[in-house]
Amino acid sequence: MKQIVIGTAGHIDHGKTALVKALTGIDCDRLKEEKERGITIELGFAHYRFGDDLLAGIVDVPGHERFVKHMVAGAWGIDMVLFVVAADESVMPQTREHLDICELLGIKRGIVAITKKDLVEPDMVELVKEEITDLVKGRFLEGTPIVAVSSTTGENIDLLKEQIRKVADEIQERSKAGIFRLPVDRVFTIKGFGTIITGTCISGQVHVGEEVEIYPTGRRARIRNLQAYHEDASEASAGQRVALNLQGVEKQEIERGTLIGRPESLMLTSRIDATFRYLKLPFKGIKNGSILRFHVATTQVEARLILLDRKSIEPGEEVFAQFIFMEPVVLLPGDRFILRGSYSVQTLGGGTVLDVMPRRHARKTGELERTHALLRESSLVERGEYHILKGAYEGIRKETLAVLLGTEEKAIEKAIAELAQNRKASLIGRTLVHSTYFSDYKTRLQALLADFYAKNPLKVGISKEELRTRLPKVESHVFQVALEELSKAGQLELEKDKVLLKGVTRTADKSVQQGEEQILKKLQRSGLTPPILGELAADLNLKESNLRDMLGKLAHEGKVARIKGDMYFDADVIESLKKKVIDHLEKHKEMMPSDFKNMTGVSRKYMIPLLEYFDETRLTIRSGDKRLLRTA
Ligand SMILES: Nc1nc2c(ncn2[C@@H]2O[C@H](COP(=O)(O)OP(=O)(O)OP(=O)(O)O)[C@@H](O)[C@H]2O)c(=O)[nH]1
Ligand SMILES: [Mg+2]
Repeated sequence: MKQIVIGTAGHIDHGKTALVKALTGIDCDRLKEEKERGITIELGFAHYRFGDDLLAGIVDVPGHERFVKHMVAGAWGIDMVLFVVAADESVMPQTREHLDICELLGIKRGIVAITKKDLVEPDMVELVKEEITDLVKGRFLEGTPIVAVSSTTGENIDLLKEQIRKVADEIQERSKAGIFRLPVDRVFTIKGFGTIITGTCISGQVHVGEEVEIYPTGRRARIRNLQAYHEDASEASAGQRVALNLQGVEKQEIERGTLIGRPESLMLTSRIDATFRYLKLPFKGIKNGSILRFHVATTQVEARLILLDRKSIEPGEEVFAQFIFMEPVVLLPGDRFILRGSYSVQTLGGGTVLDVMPRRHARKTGELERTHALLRESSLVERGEYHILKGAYEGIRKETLAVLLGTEEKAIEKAIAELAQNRKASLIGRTLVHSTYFSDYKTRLQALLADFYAKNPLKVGISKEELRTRLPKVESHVFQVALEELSKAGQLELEKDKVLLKGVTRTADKSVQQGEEQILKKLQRSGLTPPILGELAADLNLKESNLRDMLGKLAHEGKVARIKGDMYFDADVIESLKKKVIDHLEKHKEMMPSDFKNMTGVSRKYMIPLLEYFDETRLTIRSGDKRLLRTA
């Protein structure tokens, strides 16, 4: 069965609620206060089955000018409007305001009902029809059927139903794809059931048993039960009136204006890029920096208007602008919003959210226009590239990109593949980095390495960690892949935690060469009892840190062996000791520390590090006190 949502709109007392009752039999004014005052305050919900193949959810909104925020919440996400004008009053202020709101929200279809036909002469109905025709001229309701009815007598109610059905047939049912979002419009508890929330599912779908997150608080809950149009169901999807029975969350923890979504599928934002249209009203311009009331779905928040290329916006203008929110909100690109004055209760305009993680814009008009056009109308691939570029060296996580494109991860796979194929971006782990930045990163890495070598002629390679901290911040796997790619391309060598520049033949400075020779000579002479680093440095008149660098380089070249910490031996000395150890083990199968002592004559100070060195280099294996030859 096809499902759509119809919303009422129109001035106070024009008979919206009465009309919904005449159409569906459901009275939407539930509250005591509503009954007493005869006005609608909260949103009301009804539904109607047109035969077996069309189910229409109906949202009844209040007409009172003080409740326009509820009207916006109700109208947000409807598929068509039932636009109500009373025959005895004709077009009134909220008739115009509601029409503006519907238009700003991007509602494309509707039907006009002139109510209270029974109260006026037929001439009057004709006059009202003319006024309505004038009002909707050039707007989305132009040319739609106008049906005059009486909810009291029931006259033409069937005709209206027929017309609604016709318009509804042209409406495409909402896609169930997309990110699941359910803005909460009511929260209550039922004894024995716990917390119930209701709302209109605006995108995606959800199932019983799923875990959901309550945005913006981040609380998690499980869906114990689910109803769509008051009937138990196992899933609910876009375009349905839904009630969720939530487990694990108290009524006080949710309020109207919060949003139910899947955990971590949405993002809080406190600044957006948007298209903003200021209605053609007889008002002054709105200045840059003004505080406005920003309405989206059931949420409203104060927002500061940031005009990017002008000091103020005049009535009738449409601009690319930013909004900074006083409290973070959950938004997706493509969401429509309404702006009202923060003091005066007037709808000023509205627009479309374009980027929920915007960058700072260069205030050049041409550039701004290009960005505006790109965000507004370019393909998924182009917008994807734009967001990846914004991530600079750090790039952007795949799941974040999906949110920035207003869709699910699986819906952007193709676009990502295309960007990779055209060498526009690389997917590294789950991070997307634009090729411009990734190749620049690699270039910087190489330059840093070369610079390090030039400045530290005594060192062998730079530690990975040091290199990484000197480069722009990226995720560790991005750094690793950059290293690996450069290594594969023969630009550098990777050795444990060191990065070495490939093919550097150091024009070893004479003094360095002499120093090295002296070190080697000392170590050769001292055999198995080399001096400690400090002694050697003092002996050769070198700084300890320089000596350490030089020993590191000699170790790298295989001329000395680093046994432990700062304990270095001549490489040949270790090599011949190794042979003796092997000889011994081949003959005796095992070697006790005393055997080693007899063989070498060294004290414990050297003996223990040497034995451990042979274990570590996998020549021997320890078994209790003994050493055995490691065969494998
Ligand atoms: N005679 C007559 N009275 C009507 C008709 N439709 C509504 N009324 C009356 O008009 C008054 C207002 O009707 P509602 O349906 O509450 O108006 P509303 O547009 O829902 O008002 P708000 O929700 O407060 O904006 C009520 O007293 C209704 O009985 C009609 O077709 N004929
Ligand atoms: Mg009403």
